Amino acid sequence: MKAVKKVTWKEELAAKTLRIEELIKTYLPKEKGFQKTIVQASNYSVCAGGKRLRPMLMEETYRLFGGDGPEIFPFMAAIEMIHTSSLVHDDLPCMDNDEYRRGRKTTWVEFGYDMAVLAGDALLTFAFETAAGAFSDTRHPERVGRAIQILAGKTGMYGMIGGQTVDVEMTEKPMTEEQLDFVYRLKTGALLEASMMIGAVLAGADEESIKQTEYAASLVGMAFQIQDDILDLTSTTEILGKPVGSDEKNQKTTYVTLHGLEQSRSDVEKISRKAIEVLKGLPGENEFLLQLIQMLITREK
Ligand code: GRG
Repeated sequence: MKAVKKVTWKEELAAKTLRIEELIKTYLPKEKGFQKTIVQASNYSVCAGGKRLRPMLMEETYRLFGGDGPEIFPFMAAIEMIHTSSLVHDDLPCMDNDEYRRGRKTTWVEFGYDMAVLAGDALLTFAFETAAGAFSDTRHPERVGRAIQILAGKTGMYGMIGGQTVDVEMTEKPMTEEQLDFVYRLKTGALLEASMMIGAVLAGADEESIKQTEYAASLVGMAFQIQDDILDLTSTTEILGKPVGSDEKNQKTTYVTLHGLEQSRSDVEKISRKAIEVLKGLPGENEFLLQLIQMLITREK
């Protein structure tokens, strides 16, 4: 009998990332028409790569609750479009003024400031057009409607954009623990909450499970952003695909400036462990999802 080679966790992660990559491409707009430049700028940003963590968390949460329909796919593409639109705007000269992202020139450097603003706007809007496509391929239109509401709420002024507002206002100013917590929960946490909640909602999870999923995702968001701060200080441009030392350059208060490196590292571990514990308490099992969250503690980019 032939020995069956066991697939490692890293190989499984790589295969899933590639599959998501291919899926997202099928939802991208066609580069034609008089407005072609904006489509090219949008596609340039989305196709630059990235870990595809948000669509992956969404799909894995959907599977955890037994979801098996096609309505998850447009939402997976939509969340990555929204995330990418936020990166495009975050890199602009009026925000972090960064020239590299995901291993290539940022959208504003490649296409100009004006086109990068429009590309961010276009991607954000196209994400909702894409997500709404799920209505035509689902047995649960009411779940799709609720998922769109979550997507909008977690992106907007009470979500990611609200967090970014305080982040920008407080640049070059000291932030209190409470303000920093607000910024991290919204700027970074809200989209991760949307990702996992949408997975749960589309799969038909009960209300208590949706609430617990939101809580677990908020912990993931916090751990993820603290790790992002740590990497900004300790990693290299080659590994991250974006400049290191960006927070210091922009004189930003971060978790690391408030708590130091050692405490930050141990808090990432503690918060991620708590997220895993909450997820383990939910009905259903998904070992890959737990490993994915575990990976955030040791991630290098
Ligand atoms: C246009 C929708 C829109 C929003 C503008 C600029 C802005 C408001 C929000 C910025 C939010 C932001 C960039 C938060 C940081 C979150 C974060 C840690 C991003 C890095 O995510 P990774 O590591 O990146 O998943 P990859 O490249 O792997 O996808």
